[in-house]
Amino acid sequence: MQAAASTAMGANAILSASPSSYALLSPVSKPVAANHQPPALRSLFHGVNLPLRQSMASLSLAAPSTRKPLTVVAAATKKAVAVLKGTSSVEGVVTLTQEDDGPTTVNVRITGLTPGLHGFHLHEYGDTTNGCISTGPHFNPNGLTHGAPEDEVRHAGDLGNIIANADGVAETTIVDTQIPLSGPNAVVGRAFVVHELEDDLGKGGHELSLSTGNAGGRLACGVVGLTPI
Ligand SMILES: [Cu+2]
Ligand SMILES: [Zn+2]
Repeated sequence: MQAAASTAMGANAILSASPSSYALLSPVSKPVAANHQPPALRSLFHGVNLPLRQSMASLSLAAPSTRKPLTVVAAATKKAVAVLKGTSSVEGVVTLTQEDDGPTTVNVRITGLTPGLHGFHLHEYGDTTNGCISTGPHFNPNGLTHGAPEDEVRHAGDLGNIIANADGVAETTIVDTQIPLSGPNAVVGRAFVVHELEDDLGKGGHELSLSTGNAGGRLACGVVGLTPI
């Protein structure tokens, strides 16, 4: 009883000392006569006091259980892989690594290419039932036009070109912020495609420049899947 009384007194002291409480209360009490003010204040205080104590007790119990999973998510490293195959001798392996919510690092090694530039994209679907054609268009969650990886206006899946050497081997590392491994725009379950021709990065003036970069046929593709870290 004593503790409750002193808590009430403490709360009352805070309430009367707080300028914001007065600011909230005074417009309400202004039209009323001055001698009506004390009852208005008292009834408001009693109404708030009891439910507040109950909700504070349940909040302090809930806090530790919600904190733990957040810590686990914040420390996550995610890793994925795609094995690229097609109807020709072109094949390769692409690995993706992402720390927390940082950029995704993409390691690419593709063999069997003609020397030179080849368009390299992340396409929307991880569906290869009809070969690489069923992976659909470039992954484009923001509804933009085709561009270069460094452009502001681009498909999320626009990773530019990879360059094959004289032996037909393309080896490169790409770091990109638009192809995360988790969250609403996660690319797990979508597919990488390597193309026959150079991607003009949307600037070639061809009718396909702003949708595919006019990169020609799809030589090989592979679905992105999670892999052990
Ligand atoms: Cu493509
Ligand atoms: Zn594109």
